[in-house]
Amino acid sequence: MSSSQHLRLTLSDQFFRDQAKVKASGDLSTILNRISLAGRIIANDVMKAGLHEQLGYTGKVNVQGEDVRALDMVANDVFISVFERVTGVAAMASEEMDEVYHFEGNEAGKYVVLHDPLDGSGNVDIDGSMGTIFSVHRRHSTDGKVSPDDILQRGMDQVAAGYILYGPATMFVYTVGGPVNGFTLDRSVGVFFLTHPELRFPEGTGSYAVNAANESKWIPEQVELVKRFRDGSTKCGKRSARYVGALVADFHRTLIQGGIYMYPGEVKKPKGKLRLLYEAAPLAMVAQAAGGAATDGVKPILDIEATELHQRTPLFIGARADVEEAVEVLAGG
Ligand code: FBP
Repeated sequence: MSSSQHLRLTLSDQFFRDQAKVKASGDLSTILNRISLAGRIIANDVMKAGLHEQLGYTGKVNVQGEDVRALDMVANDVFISVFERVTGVAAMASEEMDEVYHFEGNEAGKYVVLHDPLDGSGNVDIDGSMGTIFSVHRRHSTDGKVSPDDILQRGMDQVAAGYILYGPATMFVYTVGGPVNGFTLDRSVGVFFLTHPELRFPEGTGSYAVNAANESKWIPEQVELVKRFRDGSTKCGKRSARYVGALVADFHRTLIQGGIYMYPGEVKKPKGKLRLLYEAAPLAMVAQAAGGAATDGVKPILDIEATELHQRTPLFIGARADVEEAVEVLAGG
């Protein structure tokens, strides 16, 4: 460990500061600490996947109709195991579980945790970046079992949200509504240290990220929007093109370097691919706290009322001017 890191804030230090700020009970910092533990375990699993024959598929298909990779389930099981004995968490929802998972004995828990345990898992075979996305909500009531409306909450009501990026470095980036802080894992001691305080989107620069192979499926306004980003005829300036194929990695680059990430709807699939509750909404909370914005092309993501656990939404997220231009062009402007 370099001497400067002795002076760096650790993730746990920050959790306690945030907890005081949001006047949360001790439960919130416990939850965030457990998510950090899950991230360290998953980082280890991702790093060794090839050595443990954990690449490839399990032969199962999840509720999304997507082939489940060995590591998706490993990551999901890690989340269940780290929260089993955390009395503050009554239930959990995940991309990899059809139904809400209720923790026996934790019925009085005040919080629920929603997550995509391994976003971008398709990158595991190519040793590409992947991530975990998490969202923490306070329950409407703690009388009895967690009810659907404890889970189907608007993004603006999240208590905390963030992501863990498994790249060359493992990073933990989150907000409890205040600034967005980024922490980097020092594997030698298993501790996340503050390396990116008060992150904010740069304006007027960066890249646009979209899977251009889907162009033939888009509405004309979407084709026009990507054309303007590509030929630099947007009002918000020129952008390069980047696409990692993992939402967390594409979002993180956008947060650091500016620009926009788009996963639009298609003519035949107007809701697009990404899930509202545990992908778009948590990243939208981070984006808003970092001075950016997130929309489904019409409405702010944080305003969308969830009606079902795995509902999908189009997603345009990034620097405010870029997202505002996307809304304008998609409306025919
Ligand atoms: P999951 O991997 O959790 O299903 O997330 C969806 C995702 O992999 C995003 O991470 C990524 O941005 C997007 O799909 C890539 O989709 P496509 O391959 O269609 O461009």
